[in-house]
Amino acid sequence: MRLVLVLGDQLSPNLSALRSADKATDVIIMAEALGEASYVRHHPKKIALIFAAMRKFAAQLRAEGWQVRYSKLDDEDAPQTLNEALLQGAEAVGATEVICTEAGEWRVIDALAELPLTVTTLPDDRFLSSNQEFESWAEGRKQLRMEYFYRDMRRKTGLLMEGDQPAGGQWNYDHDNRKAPPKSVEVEGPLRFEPDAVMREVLDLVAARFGENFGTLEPFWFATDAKQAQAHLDHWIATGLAGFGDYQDAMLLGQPHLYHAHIGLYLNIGLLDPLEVCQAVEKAWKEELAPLNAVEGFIRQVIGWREYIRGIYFLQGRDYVARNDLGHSRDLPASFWGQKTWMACIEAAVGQTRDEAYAHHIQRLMITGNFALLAGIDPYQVHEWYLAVYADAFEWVEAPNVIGMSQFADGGIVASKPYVSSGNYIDKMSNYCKSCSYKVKQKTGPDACPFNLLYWHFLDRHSEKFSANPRMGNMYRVWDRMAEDRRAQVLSDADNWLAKLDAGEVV
Ligand code: DLZ
Ligand code: SF4
Repeated sequence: MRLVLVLGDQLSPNLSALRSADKATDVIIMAEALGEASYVRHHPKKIALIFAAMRKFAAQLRAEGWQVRYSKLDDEDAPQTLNEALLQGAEAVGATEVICTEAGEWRVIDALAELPLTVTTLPDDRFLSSNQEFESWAEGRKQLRMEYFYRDMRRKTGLLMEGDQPAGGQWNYDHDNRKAPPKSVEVEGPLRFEPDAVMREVLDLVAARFGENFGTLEPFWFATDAKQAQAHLDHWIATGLAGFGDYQDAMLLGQPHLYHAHIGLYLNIGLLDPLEVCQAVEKAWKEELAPLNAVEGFIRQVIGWREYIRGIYFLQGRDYVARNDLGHSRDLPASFWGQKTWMACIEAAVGQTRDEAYAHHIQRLMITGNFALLAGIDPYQVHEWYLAVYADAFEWVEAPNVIGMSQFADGGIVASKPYVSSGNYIDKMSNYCKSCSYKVKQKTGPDACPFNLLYWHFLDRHSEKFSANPRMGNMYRVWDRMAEDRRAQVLSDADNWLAKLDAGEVV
């Protein structure tokens, strides 16, 4: 008899640990553990999603004939950690062996290694590329660019391939995917699910235990089992996919969802399978329900970016999350926790995050991420914020996106240049600036958009690092050509603004 550990983000019937276990003799361990629910102050919607999906998955396993020891957070004697759950289980059933599928976080991997039990860890083959495959791909390469990895994944899966050539003749249609937002958008948005009895119980528990965490718990509308997640996917393919490409980077006040798929929510806890999702999306293209730029853009995110990011996390090892290549040390501002700010874009992105535990990639990268990088916020604090507030955030996916892609704290492993912009880009891609107290066209003075001030401040303070980067040369030339007194004005306005931020003033 062995124990089979199933984690809160491993809710897949085809999980390697389940495949190698024996229904007749082995016992599944699943635990709502306070340690997991509190290693960062997760958004209440994230905890509710995971607990509800865990409870439903456990019921499904029992119905299929598995023996499951499931502990609810508020059970008497509930184990506080995953290890405690396993030790309690081992004692109760007289087991000394544990089978598990590799966890998506070094912290959990290391904790399980401490157990005085024999632990067999199997690869997480819900991903298309194994850690070994990624390592061999990375070996000997000077730069780990996602684009080349992605092409290999296309060849490997056969998705959007015509023989050995990419469908339509190009691998990547991103240049078609950066349209400014339309005046009005007609899209239904994600399918919403009414909380059922399981969900109701979980919502009450989460409200009682985690109600103080940043984030609004209700209305709660996420899918919490595989059937609902599939219905969500089908609905998005029918209503959102066709417009997904064009307006991928657009941001509109009051329109948090636009054409986005919200698929990370369900992929990352195992309710949907990445290959099946991509095959369904490819089918929609073959049936001429969606254009190639939308379908390719989506598939690239799933088999390219998502797999690449996971490869980076495991390749880079435990110290990756602590990287701080630019030496940034400012504290995360209170506006990230919902304190009033005059910056309409930050208010929109943070407000939506509070309400939905969701923001789309450009809001994460070019509003909150861009701001944190320009303002020189400690990347570890930024990392913990993203890990806590987004329902789809697990360290393997969040850390390389934040530490690497967004904050350039890994010194350029993931990104070839820092993702920074002035207010102009935000104005082009959103309607936020129209209702902002700051003036996006203003470059200096008290009304100047802080992104405008901080952009030059960032380039100036890191000029040693970036002025020779060929992709940033143009911007440094603009800065160098600016009149000396104007440059001094920009820098001193930026310093004053940052001093107010540090003093906790509403800025
Ligand atoms: C994120 C999370 C939360 C909030 N709660 C639990 C839990 O109670 N029990 C559990 O097994 N897993 C939970 N998780 C997911 C784990 O933290 C996750 O498996 C690791 O972060 C590795 O990706
Ligand atoms: Fe954001 Fe600047 Fe636009 Fe205001 S003016 S919404 S701060 S980009």
